[in-house]
Amino acid sequence: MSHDHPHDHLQQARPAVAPTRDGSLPLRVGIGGPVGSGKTALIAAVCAALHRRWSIGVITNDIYTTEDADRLRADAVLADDRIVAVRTGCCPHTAVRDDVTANRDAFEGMLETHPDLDLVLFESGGDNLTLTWSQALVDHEVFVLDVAGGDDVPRKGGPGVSGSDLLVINKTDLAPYVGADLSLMATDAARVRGGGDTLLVSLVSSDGARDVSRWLDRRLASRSVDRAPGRGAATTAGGSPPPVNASTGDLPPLPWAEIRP
Ligand SMILES: Nc1nc2c(ncn2[C@@H]2O[C@H](COP(=O)(O)OP(=O)(O)O)[C@@H](O)[C@H]2O)c(=O)[nH]1
Ligand SMILES: [Mg+2]
Repeated sequence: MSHDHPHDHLQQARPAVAPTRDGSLPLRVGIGGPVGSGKTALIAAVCAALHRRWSIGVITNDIYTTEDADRLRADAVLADDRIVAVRTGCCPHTAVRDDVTANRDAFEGMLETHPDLDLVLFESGGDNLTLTWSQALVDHEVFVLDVAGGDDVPRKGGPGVSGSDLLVINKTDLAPYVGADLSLMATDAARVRGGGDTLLVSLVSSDGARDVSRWLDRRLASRSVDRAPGRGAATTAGGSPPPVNASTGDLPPLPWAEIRP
């Protein structure tokens, strides 16, 4: 897909790291990747898996519509006021990297309503492989590819594929139908990412987001011990901290929600 601006993203200096990265605010995670790769489906599944353990908010970026947020609300993955849509009105890359004001405003507004937030997921539908995030906006970047996009995509690299904190290769269920070689995708991903975390998933299965949820849960659990009293420590419905296996950091069994077709 074409843009009407020069592609000089990689040359631009990243903004200074914001002082919010000290653990006193919610963990902020950007979910990026090509349109249709399954970002909204992943967010819905992760919220369904983790919302009883952690206080979660979602901020979606669409160019002209609020469709992603509307879908998450329709799926009732979180209370409506925990899902906020930013209408970027421009290339989505810009709103999460170059001028993050609208996203920061949405984040701060949500934090006023829900001061106990542990995790805020930002979705941005980059229309190609070049999406990156401002470090002033997010602490971690997750990049979502799908196998139907071609099993050569991991090999081609790009900042999202090679530099994200977690690469999710989604829709493994479609591999037989599109002739995608999953082991090739995994091997290429490991090579271009220098061993960085990669997970192959299929969100049509009821526990398809389990590994991604564990990945996030481990980061949340390790932060919560450092956070100020009165906020940040995740609570269950009963108000006590959730049990996490101290030696492995593993989640206890969770009710994994089905993704709606
Ligand atoms: N077969 C299959 N379809 C999926 C999977 N994950 C998502 N989808 C579907 O792919 C389409 C695009 O997903 P969506 O989450 O909207 O993608 P986004 O544009 O990246 O947010 C939707 O119709 C989803 O139901 C998966 O693992 N397998
Ligand atoms: Mg989406």
